[in-house]
Amino acid sequence: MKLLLTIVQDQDALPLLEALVQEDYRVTKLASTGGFLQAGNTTLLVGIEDEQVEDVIGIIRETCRPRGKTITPLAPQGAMAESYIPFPVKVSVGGAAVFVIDVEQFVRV
Ligand code: 2BA
Repeated sequence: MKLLLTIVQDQDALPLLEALVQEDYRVTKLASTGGFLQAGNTTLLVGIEDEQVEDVIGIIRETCRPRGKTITPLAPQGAMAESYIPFPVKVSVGGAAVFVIDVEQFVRV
């Protein structure tokens, strides 16, 4: 058994959740925050059999798309602060970051 720990943009979370539930997958949705942008994103936990991994990754691929985000890095502290000129930087976020984790045991009680 595998656990797909899947980090997606908030805009993609609901369509992905619905697509997975539609296909009878069980999903848990968690609110999360990306360390780099410090913006909200969504983490989905999907527990599946080994042979379902490719199908679920296919659904994630179809549902989640990359988007450009523009950020302005924070001003440095100390000596460099006065010469700091805010300069927006564009990064591409998503479609999804997926960790495929081996599950030793799954028990529902
Ligand atoms: P964030 O950490 O907020 O990162 C958002 C986007 O910023 C990343 O998109 C990437 O394009 C860029 N980025 C992140 N760290 C960077 C760095 N050190 N230098 C330059 N650019 C950087 P994605 O790669 O699509 O990641 C989207 C979100 O997925 C991340 O949000 C984070 O919450 C999660 N994530 C991605 N890779 C991860 C990993 N190896 N471990 C844990 N979480 C991860």
